[in-house]
Amino acid sequence: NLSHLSRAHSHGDDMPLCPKKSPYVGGPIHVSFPSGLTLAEVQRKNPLVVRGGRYRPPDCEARHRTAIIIPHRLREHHLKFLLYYLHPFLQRQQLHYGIYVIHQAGNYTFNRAKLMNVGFREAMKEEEWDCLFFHDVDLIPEDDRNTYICDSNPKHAAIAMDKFGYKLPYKMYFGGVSALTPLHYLKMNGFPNNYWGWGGEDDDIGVRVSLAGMYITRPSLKVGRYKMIKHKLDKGNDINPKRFNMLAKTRQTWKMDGMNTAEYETISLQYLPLYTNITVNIGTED
Ligand code: UD2
Ligand code: MN
Repeated sequence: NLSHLSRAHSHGDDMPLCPKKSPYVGGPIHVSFPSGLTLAEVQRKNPLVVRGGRYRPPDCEARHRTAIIIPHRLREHHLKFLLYYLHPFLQRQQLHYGIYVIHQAGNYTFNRAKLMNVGFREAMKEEEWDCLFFHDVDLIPEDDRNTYICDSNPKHAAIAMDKFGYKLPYKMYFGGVSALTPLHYLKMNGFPNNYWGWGGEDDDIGVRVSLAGMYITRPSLKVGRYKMIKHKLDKGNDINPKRFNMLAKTRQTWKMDGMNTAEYETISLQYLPLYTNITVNIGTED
């Protein structure tokens, strides 16, 4: 009888479920950007994070499994600050989580939404995540009560950002940080693949939510607060001039373009100490 062995190997067989409300969650977080911060320092401050940027609460069985998907290219200084804040934040929420950075290879025009499709597929290959947070690299949550778990409908978490005066800019806004279950994601055929460059893709995603028969939920203005690290428009991410024309056609295109047509080539998969890095060739506009 080897049952004692499998017990020893499976995590948390004897552990109680974590409480519904974590005792470690506080309120507002003071966010600043310490100069001289290094990834080694972030690693030292998060000793329970294991290879690939994964974590499980040490003393209870998590109720939720959340993957964070971060689209990325040449923003290492932002990524460092995000990891610095996000790891302890997620641990205070007693989540089982993993952080995935989806790095676009080459210097062709950036494509945020397609990188999210890559992140979804690659993350779901590895673990049965029950919630995915699609997260800009430069947004730092400012309140512990902004729980990184999913709702019964797609959730837009970044309702109040400093750059919009801590108000929602418009009702259908879906940019910055959003949270969907695998079911939500597949129901709306994921995100569009053909928004190259800055803008429009977030609105397309917002429209997909309602075309797929769902609606957007949000935390309160008090809780869904974020600070955006100041930056200019990146090289290789020029404003997409086609965005309005494309947006006008989402109703006709969403079923033909999305998760079901996302093609890419994985160049490398690295389990780094603080995150899983997936470098990917997503091709170019046709
Ligand atoms: C807004 C939205 C964002 C997206 C974008 C339009 C907010 C806070 N966010 O962001 O969700 O809809 O407009 O596309 O309003 N990135 C890189 N490297 C690059 C370019 C982009 O890593 O060279 C990633 C990074 O995660 C970044 C995200 O893409 O946070 C969005 O790009 P942005 O920050 O330049 O655009 P921003 O702030 O106007
Ligand atoms: Mn930004």
